[in-house]
Formats: sequence, C-alpha cells, structure tokens
Amino acid sequence: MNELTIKNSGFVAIIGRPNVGKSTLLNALIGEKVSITSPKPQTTRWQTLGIKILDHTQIIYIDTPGLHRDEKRAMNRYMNRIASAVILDADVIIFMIDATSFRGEDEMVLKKLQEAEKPVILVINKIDLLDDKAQLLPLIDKLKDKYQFAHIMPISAMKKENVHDLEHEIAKLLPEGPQLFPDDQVTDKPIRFQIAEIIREKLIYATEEELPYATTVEIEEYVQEEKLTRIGAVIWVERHGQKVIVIGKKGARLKKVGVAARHEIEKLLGVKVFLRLWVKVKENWTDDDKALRSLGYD
Ligand SMILES: Nc1nc2c(ncn2[C@@H]2O[C@H](COP(=O)(O)OP(=O)(O)OP(=O)(O)O)[C@@H](O)[C@H]2O)c(=O)[nH]1
Ligand SMILES: [Mg+2]
Repeated sequence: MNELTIKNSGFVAIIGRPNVGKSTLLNALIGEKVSITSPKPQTTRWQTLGIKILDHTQIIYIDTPGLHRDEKRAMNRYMNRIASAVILDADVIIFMIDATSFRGEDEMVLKKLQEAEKPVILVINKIDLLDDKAQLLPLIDKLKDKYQFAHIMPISAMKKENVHDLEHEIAKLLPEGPQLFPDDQVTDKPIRFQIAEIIREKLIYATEEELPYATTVEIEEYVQEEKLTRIGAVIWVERHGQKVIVIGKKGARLKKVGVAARHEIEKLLGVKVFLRLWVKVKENWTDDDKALRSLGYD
C-alpha cells in the first residue's frame, strides 16, 4: 500500500462507560496490543490512537477513558474531560455498551452523543456472555427510539466475533481524505509510554480495591546497551500504607509485577530487558492538579 491509494480517512472515537471493552476492541481491530485492559473499571486514562489501513481507507481509532459519573477527584475529571474532547474531534463515534448490563451511566454517555450530532455506531459488546442473542432485542428496540444510529452491531471484542464486519461498516462512514499517518505506524504513543502502561497493567492485576486507582508509573531511566535495555520506573502511590502493599511481603508483590512486566516489555522491544522498579509516595496525587500535570496527565 502506498500513499496514493488512500482515498478516505478519519478519526473514530470509541466511547462508553468504564469496563465495557473499549480497549479490548481497539486491540482486536489493530491486531496487536496498543492499549492496556483489565477487569477493573477506569483502566484507560489517556486517549490512545490505533491506526489501520483497510483497502483504500486509513482508519484512526481513538481509545478513550470510560465516561463516568463519580467525579470526586481531579483524576476523574481529567479522564472525563479527555473522553468528552475526543467526541468533539471524531468523524465517527462507536458507542459501546455491555450486552449483559445497560445502566444509568450508559444513558449519560448516550445523552452526550446526542448533543454531538455525529454518525454513531451502537456496538453491543460481550455477546459471548449471552445464552441467547434474542435477549438483545428489547434493548435494541429501546435504544433505537433514543437515537438514529448509523448502524447497530452486536460483537464480542474478546472472541473477535463481528469485529471484521464492524470495521467495514466504519470504513463506509469515513469522509474522503488523505493518508494521515505512515503505513507502518500503529499508535501515537512512544515506546516509553507503552512500557509505563504495561507496568501499570500488571499492577492493576496484582492489587485490589482502591490501589489500582492510586498508582501511576513514570519511566525514569531508559538506556539501550549493546545486549540489553536498562529500564528504571517509579510507581507512584498516594500514601505510605499503599507503598507497603505494592511492595508486598519481602518484596514479593513488586517482584511479581516486575517479572510479568519484563516479559511483556521484552516481547515488545525484541531485546533482553533489565527492569528496576521503585515505589514512591506523592501525597494525594490523584486529586492534585499540579501533581497530575507533573506525572504526565496534561
Ligand atoms: N466476555 C467478554 N469479556 C470482554 C469482552 N471484551 C472485553 N471484555 C473484558 O471486559 C473487561 C474490560 O475490558 P477493557 O477493554 O479494559 O474495558 P474498557 O472499556 O477499555 O474499560 P476502561 O478503560 O476502564 O474504560 C476485561 O476483563 C476484558 O477482558 C468480550 O467481548 N467478552
Ligand atoms: Mg480501556
């Protein structure tokens, strides 16, 4: 494929409340992991591009943080602000819901989309969890009354069911336009960011309750040597007690996170990695605009 063959291009925002499977869909569409995922809500904190060429169309997907109601902390307001801004920038919107549970927060997201007045594809995810797909019909009927969707598509992002069909429906809606990113670029995020996100994902899996929400990862050292890459990262938490938990008994939890992250980073970079993790406390950083900015939430 060369630049001259692209006839259409545009931005497709993946929007929905937390945990419906937005990042899982982005990864399924791109065919590799560009955005981290987890069973815990509010995993994604930044917008992340996934770039793909399909026939004569360059589709630029934008994964977003889940829109949510509880805006108690500066971090929550930041995440909602990002998702809302992406809605305004996109050419087409994927409104993702979970086939097994439609809630007030989904209604809130739909209301925002109604105001945006853009082509919206309703994507009903996790259909692999339904015994009978006919269970979806009342929900589809209800939603059809609320918005004139450009298309309605039940999918399973995890099992890659209907993902290919979805992609073709999306391509039909994109305007004429030039190639916006080079052929081989799949995301906008630099490697250091991807590494920090991999570490954060392993932390989310290794910790419980509020801890996933109180941690962020900063890469301090990234040195490519002849035979290995040396990476040093700081895991920021909000309180001393959280630091003790992240480290675990005799350092066991931190070690587990480090081993899991190192394996994935080695796969990503294709070289041996020496990974060192530190845990540091920045009091109340998730509710402090200045601290958020200094940690990259800008
Ligand atoms: N059974 C099933 N699970 C899915 C499917 N898609 C995603 N999941 C799971 O749902 C959970 C949330 O997935 P994510 O992709 O992280 O969800 P998200 O919408 O990006 O969440 P936030 O970033 O928190 O807004 C994970 O445990 C996924 O494995 C699906 O099609 N079927
Ligand atoms: Mg996500």
